[in-house]
Amino acid sequence: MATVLTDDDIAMAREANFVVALTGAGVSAESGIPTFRDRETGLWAKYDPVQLATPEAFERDPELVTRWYDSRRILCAAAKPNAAHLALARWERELEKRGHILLLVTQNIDRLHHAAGSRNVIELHGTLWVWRCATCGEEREERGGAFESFPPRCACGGMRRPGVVWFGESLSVDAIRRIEKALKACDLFLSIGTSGVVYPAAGFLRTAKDECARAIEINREPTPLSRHADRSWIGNAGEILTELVERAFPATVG
Ligand code: BJW
Ligand code: ZN
Repeated sequence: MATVLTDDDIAMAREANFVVALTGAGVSAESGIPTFRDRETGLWAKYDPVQLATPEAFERDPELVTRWYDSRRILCAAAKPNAAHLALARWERELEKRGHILLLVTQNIDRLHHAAGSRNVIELHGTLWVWRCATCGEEREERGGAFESFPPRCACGGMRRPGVVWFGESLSVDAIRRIEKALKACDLFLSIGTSGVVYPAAGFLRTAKDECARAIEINREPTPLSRHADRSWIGNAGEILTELVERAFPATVG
């Protein structure tokens, strides 16, 4: 189905040699994973984020917090990458063939970009697949298997917490350094399926623009970032990205 894209849009994608794509919960929505801030179906329609996504919440009620993350862990374990994940993975491969770069910076903790085949990925807010002991720091892969207790316990007796970044916690210094370098060097920046209200990610589009990159937003609705973007494409990320990548890099037969 044709979307909002013009031939100029396609040329802009085809000619970009260094792309930075920032993704948010909207990119996984088409895989059946709820976003955070949707008024009806969002994860926070029923919960106050401060009660769940802060270190204070974990200290206050570790059982409630780990049960909430565990239910999301089970949901994400069953989810499959959608057209948006697949299109971004294909775009990365097309650029790689030409000696160019696509860096995917995701705020999502579901690893669906990896499942789709993306390799150059920074997980800005961590991952739900690694749980860390709050006492000794030991990390363990936790995919779909059931936990024995809430919170799960480390051999040292400490409580395990999801390896995600909560409000008020620092992001990886290494990741921020890599992203800042990429924002200076990229020629195209995309903000996809994110409400653009959580920092530092919400500042990346303006930084890229200040460094002369073209900035594009893809979202089902306008956000606070829309007025800073060169183009704001309203629609589903899966449809728009599929068309963009298929038209920019048509598959050759034979
Ligand atoms: C579709 C679609 C479809 C749907 N197609 N689109 C500067 C100014 C003000 C405050 C701060 C600041 N710097 C730091 C702060 C404090 C704080 C912050 O940003 N607060 C703001 C809320 C005001 N930031 C932090 O604390 C960060 N830490 C930090 O900066 O450390 C240093 C520091 C500390 C303290 C003070 C100052 C500096 C850490 C932020 C960590 C965020 N963590 C969470 C939880 C992760 C674990 C979990 O998953 O539970 O990350 S919060 C939550 O929001 C989650 C998400 O990754 C993040 C962003 O959400 P996202 O992805 O945008 O989802 P939604 O639901 O909001 O939006 C979905 C969008 O998709 C919508 O727009 C839909 O329309 C769209 N959509 N379907 C296209 N099919
Ligand atoms: Zn431990």
